[in-house]
Amino acid sequence: MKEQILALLTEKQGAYLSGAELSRRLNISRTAVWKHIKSLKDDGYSIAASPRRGYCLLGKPDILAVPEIKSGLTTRVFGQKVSFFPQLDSTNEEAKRLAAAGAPEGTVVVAEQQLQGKGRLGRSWISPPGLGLWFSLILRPPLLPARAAQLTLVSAVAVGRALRVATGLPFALKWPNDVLLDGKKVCGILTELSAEIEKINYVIVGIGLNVHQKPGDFPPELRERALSLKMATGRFFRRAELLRKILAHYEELYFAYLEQGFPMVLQVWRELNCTLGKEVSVTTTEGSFRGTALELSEGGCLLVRKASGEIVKIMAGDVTLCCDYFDN
Ligand code: BT5
Repeated sequence: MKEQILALLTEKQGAYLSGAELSRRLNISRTAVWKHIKSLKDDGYSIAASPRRGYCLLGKPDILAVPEIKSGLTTRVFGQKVSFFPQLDSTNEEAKRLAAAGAPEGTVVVAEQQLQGKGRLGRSWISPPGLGLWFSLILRPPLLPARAAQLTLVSAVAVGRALRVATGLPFALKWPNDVLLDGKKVCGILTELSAEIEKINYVIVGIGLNVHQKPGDFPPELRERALSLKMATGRFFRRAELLRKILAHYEELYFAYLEQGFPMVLQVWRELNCTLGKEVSVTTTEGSFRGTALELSEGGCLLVRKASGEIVKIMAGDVTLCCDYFDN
């Protein structure tokens, strides 16, 4: 109900909406309307109340509470269920717990702060309160487990597209899981899988997006290679709105991918990428080498040509663009 009240007040764009009309449109008592308004105020919304004119939304805090996320959501599956936590170990861990307990596809877990935000391969993801968008999405794709890695590229394309539309800036994708601007990392993606040999139980896609940080908010070792939307654009972005935009782009691409297969994702990935054609240094569990990133395979692996001419197919690993300072 709070979401609906918020949506109706938002629609009014700063004009008053009477308590009587809210109560009529939502079919609840005026006392119930007042209680929900009070609760929205407790959440940090600035709402003017006048006995004769009703209620007027003056300002929204940049909070990630569920009503704020859901009001204006345009998706039909992603984000229909949202769990918000002021603090979590990691949204991926919580999403795994929910998925194991049967949470449906499209469930979103979002946290204001992660105490043990995870990168890939045991690395950590810095997730301070109030400064970024740290969330995970539960997927249950009817795919063979071997295709799960493609979902990282699907996710990167969805985030890349959403950020380009939201900012007008040329955010680019570095294989396999980074979204960069000017070689600096603005977003990282961590895809985790639970599967049997022939069947995926669930996939957790964790997305970390830096939003409000200033350079000094990053630890010194990240300052040269991390970026926030604020630093990139000088603008303020509402995180709930960004989340809705990402979910909308993601849902559209995900269902198109399930229907049409990976080639259409590959095509957009190629348009948005900053990896192909570059000199790269590659690190896998088998060691490191340098070469030229040539192409993505049909399945989403990176093909790299070594100086010897040998072409190596990389299924998982870290790629450093030799022209950038970035190293994972
Ligand atoms: C990633 O790993 O980039 C995946 C990051 C996924 C984070 C999300 S947040 C929501 C969800 N819940 C989680 O617990 N995780 C996911 P990787 O490619 O391994 O990059 C990790 C490296 O990025 C670190 O070793 C640092 O060098 C750098 N890094 C850490 N925090 C960063 C930040 N906030 N911004 C930019 N770079 C960062």
